[in-house]
Amino acid sequence: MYNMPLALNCYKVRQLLSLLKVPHAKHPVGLLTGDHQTPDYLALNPFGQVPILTDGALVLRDSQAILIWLSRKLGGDQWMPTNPDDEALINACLSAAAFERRLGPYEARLAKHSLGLCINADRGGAKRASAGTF
Ligand SMILES: N[C@@H](CCC(=O)N[C@@H](CS)C(=O)NCC(=O)O)C(=O)O
Repeated sequence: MYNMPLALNCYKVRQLLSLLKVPHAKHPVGLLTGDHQTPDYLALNPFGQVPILTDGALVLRDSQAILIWLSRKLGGDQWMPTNPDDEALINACLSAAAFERRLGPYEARLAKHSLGLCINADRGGAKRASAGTF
């Protein structure tokens, strides 16, 4: 797992890896030192973000995708139900964690501690747009 300890999206993945007792290696990614902007890292994730989880040739680069994949693969129906009603509730929780909760308490904490880990106002949309082709 490509990890930054203070990053919310990495925390979510670390929690589930731990709950499911999945052995894994952590590769530290220094967001404040630009590790995530190197050509090698951008080849893995064109968005230049953590977390990334790899499993053989599989490269997963979104915390929600990773949580669903881990749950489906290792957690069975208990963690990722196949019943559409229950699945929708899980997806709503994941979506809220990615948007409303992140924009609320999490961003407030980052702003308070002056950590620009998940917000980079200077970067603008061009780079994101160019990375959005996959
Ligand atoms: N949709 C992605 C978002 C990942 C994300 O925002 N990661 C932040 C850390 S929490 C990051 O890598 N920020 C560095 C940057 O965007 O430059 C996910 O859920 O994994």
